[in-house]
Amino acid sequence: MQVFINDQHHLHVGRQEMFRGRLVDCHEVPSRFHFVLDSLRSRSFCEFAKAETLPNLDETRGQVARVHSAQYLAFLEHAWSDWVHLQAGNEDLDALPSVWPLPNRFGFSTEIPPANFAARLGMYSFDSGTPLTSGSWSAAMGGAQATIAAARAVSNGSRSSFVLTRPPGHHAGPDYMGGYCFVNNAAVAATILRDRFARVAILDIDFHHGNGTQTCFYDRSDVFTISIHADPVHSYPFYLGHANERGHANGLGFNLNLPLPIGSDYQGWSQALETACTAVTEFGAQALVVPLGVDTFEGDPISGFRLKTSDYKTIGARLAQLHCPTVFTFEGGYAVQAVGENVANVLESFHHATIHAG
Ligand code: SP5
Ligand code: ZN
Repeated sequence: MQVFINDQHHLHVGRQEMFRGRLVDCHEVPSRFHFVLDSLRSRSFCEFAKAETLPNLDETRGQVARVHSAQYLAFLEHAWSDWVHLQAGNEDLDALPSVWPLPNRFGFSTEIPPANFAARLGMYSFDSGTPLTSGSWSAAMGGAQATIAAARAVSNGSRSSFVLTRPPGHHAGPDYMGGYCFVNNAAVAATILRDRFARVAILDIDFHHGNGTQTCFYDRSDVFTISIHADPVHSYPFYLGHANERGHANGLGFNLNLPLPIGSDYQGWSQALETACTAVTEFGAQALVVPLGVDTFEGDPISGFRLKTSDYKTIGARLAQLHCPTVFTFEGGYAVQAVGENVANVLESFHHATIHAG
């Protein structure tokens, strides 16, 4: 399996995130990347792509603009410098939103765009748990570069690729950040695969609903979005991810949410995986993107499923049976000591199942 690395990931280091009235240490830390890299290096199934295969920044910007709005990308690119200019001392603090224009309800409007940066930050964020730092833009663009190269490799005939990156992406929507995410790498990958394949499926197996990805493709029938996740009645991101969200207009029937109760173990989770896999096959997917979060692990500090390290091997083997060229993007997983082994188990068993199938 070809692995594409974001070597800019270290530029994004959040200090604290807001959680129920407290600033707490960030869960989405740089060591997550290193644990995965070490695990992959210790096994022999990975081929690490050379940096020369990555697209340049102009090209990257163009691809990212197929998923995210121009206004949002301009906001993100200049956010750190705007934050620093907002108030003396801000260079030593992460930017976190503290005010939001609620949608449509109370007459709040952004028709006259606010000049104040705190007001603008709230326009483009949906939570206060996603610190924006000096290097967030660069790290997110580095992730997009790796994603584009990984999707192109699969478009050009590779059986599979893995994007080893952070920050993650699946919560980021067309014009908002949140859930530790800024640029939706899975959506960028699917968009590139669509240039080659008529029908692309996205099967999100992170603990949290892939709200950003769902929203990117909600009215489209050519990209089928599926997410297996904790029921949003109890779990983040709360306001999206219910089973009755099935798509809109042309996209009706092309979004599938499979919410599960907190406490689900592999027995319950794997039933949802079967439902998802059947749907991918019935759709006739010609290529697949798997937003791969391992925060479904029993030891995850912020989640609530009970998957075991060995279960991740079963998942990889099952995904291989879909017989689709596949791009994996690294999403959540916060039990840092276990993240590497869990990710490597999915990818290695996928890889072995595909080579044995010929
Ligand atoms: C990509 C991804 O997995 N994003 C997840 C974002 C979750 N944000 C809310 C986290 C709430 C953390 N709660 C800590 C509780 C400790 N008991
Ligand atoms: Zn997650």
